Order: sequence, then structure tokens, then C-alpha cells
Amino acid sequence: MPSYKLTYFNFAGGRGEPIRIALHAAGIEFEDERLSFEQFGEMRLGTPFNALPVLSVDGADISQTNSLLRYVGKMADLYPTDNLQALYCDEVMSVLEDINHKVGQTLFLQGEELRLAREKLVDGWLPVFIKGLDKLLARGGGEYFADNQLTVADLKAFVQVSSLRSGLLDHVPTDLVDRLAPALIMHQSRIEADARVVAYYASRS
Ligand SMILES: N[C@@H](CCC(=O)N[C@@H](CS)C(=O)NCC(=O)O)C(=O)O
Repeated sequence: MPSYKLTYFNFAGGRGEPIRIALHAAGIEFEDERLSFEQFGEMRLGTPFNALPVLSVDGADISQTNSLLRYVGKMADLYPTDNLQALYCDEVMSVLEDINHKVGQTLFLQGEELRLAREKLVDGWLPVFIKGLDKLLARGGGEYFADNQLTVADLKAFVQVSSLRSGLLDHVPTDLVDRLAPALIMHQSRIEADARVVAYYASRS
């Protein structure tokens, strides 16, 4: 078994958290390196694309969240073997990356500039993504996004919906997803209650 180190920021969300959950579900021992923003600043230029997460496999650094999720998902039986179901899973993860990208563009704004940028998201892209994800969940049968079982797409959606409802994103109403897509809230609860997710958070406490 190779040695694994996952490097990400020190919080239970963002692009890194679904990878941590999937690694734990796979039963893979890994070094869970959690950086402060200051520490990241010091090593940023040493990462493959000046960004996190980075998974180091036997000392070789590999980037790109969804690629990492697919890799770990295959080892954790959380990635479909059927090609069409894998495509469904990938589509969902790409939409969630689009959300990360749009929200990420606002993360370092402040004051009025932040308010305007976030309101633009709330009136524009976020409803498009949320309603679109609602349809993709219905396509998957309503309980999971693909394969009629838990996949890495569900883990990523769970982390994203939790973040959007958390109140940590200023000017994003915490009930935005509730109003637009109640099925995504039920999905969040379903994934949160999954034994593998419960076991991961129990291991953290
Ligand atoms: N395409 C990359 C994007 C990674 C990314 O933008 N990560 C953010 C944190 S969630 C980051 O490290 N930003 C630091 C920066 O842009 O300086 C991926 O899928 O992993």
C-alpha cells in the first residue's frame, strides 16, 4: 500500500473534506495535513498549481480535487463501475466544482464589494446550480446522485450543501437551498447519517 498524505486547510469543509471522508471510508491510513492560511502562503508556490488540496502518493504530489475524489472513490467502492453511472457521478462533481469556483472568487472580497458579489451569486449562479443539482438528484432516483448508492458525488454535495447552509458565507441566506431544493436538504441528512460518514466524524471527535 502506498503512503498517502492529504494536504488541505484546517476546516471541515471545502474541496478537501470529501476526500478525507472517502479516504477514511476506504480504510486507507493517511497523513491528514491541515494548514493554516499562513502556512499555505509559505508553501503555495511549491504545490503543483499553487492551490490545495494536494494528495501526496509515495511522496509525489497530485492535484485537482475531482481527480483525487475519483481515485480515492474507486478504492472506497464509492465510484460507479458502470460507465453511465460514472458519467452521472462526474457531472455532479463538476457542477459542484463550478460552485466552488464561483464562491471562491468572492472569498477575499470585503465590505460592499463582498456584499454585491455575493448578492449577484444569490440572484444568479447559485439558483442555477442548486436547481440543476435538484434535477440531477431526481434523475438518480431521488436518494443518491448515481449508482443508487453512496458515491463521492454524494459526499461532495453533502459538504457543499452544509457549507451553503452554515451561515459562514456572508450574504448567502442560510435557507437558500431549503427554499429552492428541499430534496437536497433531505439528501444532506441522508448522507450525514450514512455509517461511513458517521464513522469519519466519530474518528475526528
Ligand atoms: N482546480 C483545483 C482548484 C483548487 C483551488 O482553487 N483550491 C483553493 C482552496 S479550496 C486554493 O488553494 N486557493 C488558493 C489560491 O488560489 O491561492 C482543484 O480542483 O483542486
